[in-house]
Amino acid sequence: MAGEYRFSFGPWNIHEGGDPFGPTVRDSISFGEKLKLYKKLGFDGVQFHDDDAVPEMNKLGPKEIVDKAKEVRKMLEGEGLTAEFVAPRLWEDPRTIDGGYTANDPAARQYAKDRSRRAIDIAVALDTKLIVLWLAREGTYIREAKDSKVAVDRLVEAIDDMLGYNPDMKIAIEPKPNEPMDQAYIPTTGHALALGYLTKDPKRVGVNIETAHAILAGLDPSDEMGFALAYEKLYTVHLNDQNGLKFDEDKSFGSVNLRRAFDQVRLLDKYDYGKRGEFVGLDVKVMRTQKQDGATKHLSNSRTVFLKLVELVRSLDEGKVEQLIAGRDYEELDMLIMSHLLGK
Ligand code: 3MF
Ligand code: MG
Repeated sequence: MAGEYRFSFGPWNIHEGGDPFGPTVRDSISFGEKLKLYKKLGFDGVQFHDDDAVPEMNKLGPKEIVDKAKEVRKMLEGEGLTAEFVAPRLWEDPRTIDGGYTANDPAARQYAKDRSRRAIDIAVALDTKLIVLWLAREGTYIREAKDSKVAVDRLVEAIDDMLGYNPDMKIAIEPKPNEPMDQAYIPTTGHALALGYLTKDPKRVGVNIETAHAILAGLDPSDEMGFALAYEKLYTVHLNDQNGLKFDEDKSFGSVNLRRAFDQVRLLDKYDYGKRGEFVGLDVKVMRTQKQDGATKHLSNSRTVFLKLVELVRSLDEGKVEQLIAGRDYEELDMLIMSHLLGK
């Protein structure tokens, strides 16, 4: 079963534990050392921010960026790893304080478009055809700061620029309702897919659904995934977990609500997720309290939980489920699922 699914995570998922209220608590691990951990932990795919692959890329010209990215591709090949996607990091530069694509300053918008083209160059060099857009600062703290209709026009313009720049690239928008902004313009799967249909090539615009982001929007992650699957738009996932409406916690998959994780796995497995080349992507953070040595357990544990849930999903008595649905006995169905999760 492990061989049926390929798993991925980003190098940011192994981190030093700094948070907005306190300093780092663990030593840094270099990118090269992180790459060596992937296979050991059971992972085949690497998710990238553009500058995870090419640090300080704003100081380099387009050709130098591509050359550096090609070196990273060699490193990946050396470890037997594949790049899953590249995401332009548009939320740290001083020019994107007011947003990238939706900034009020035209120079800032141009920077965001140029940087996105460089991210596409990196994706080509790393041999992936997937760009992820987490629209971190494309929103407002106060509604009057931007025009929400114009913001959507600008997002379309920016995505069109990327689609035009490379006709092979697909774009997975990663919706999130808030954080860092008070209100994001693309908070849900429905918004992301609708945005895709305003672009010049909707066939190449889909979503990356993150469990925690759906929960933060008050939605059920498996239902969001079902919505995207109905449109054949679930390009990738960021599985994790979230304990209610608070900061984005990126907890280990299934660690808060095992049944909610079961429902996600059940849907993905039922609709052959992964068979079209998709990775089971994680976006998980280890607890700040974790010591240096065990600071990758959140990754291997999330993967293990996913695989155990695949087993559980496949051993569910689907005949019984259908029978209970036909009889509209959802109380008994509820008990069937709970008993199954309890192992009896
Ligand atoms: C933010 C996120 C990010 C994105 C990543 C890729 C740190 O809430 O989930 O992970 O997934 O930047 O775009
Ligand atoms: Mg994410």
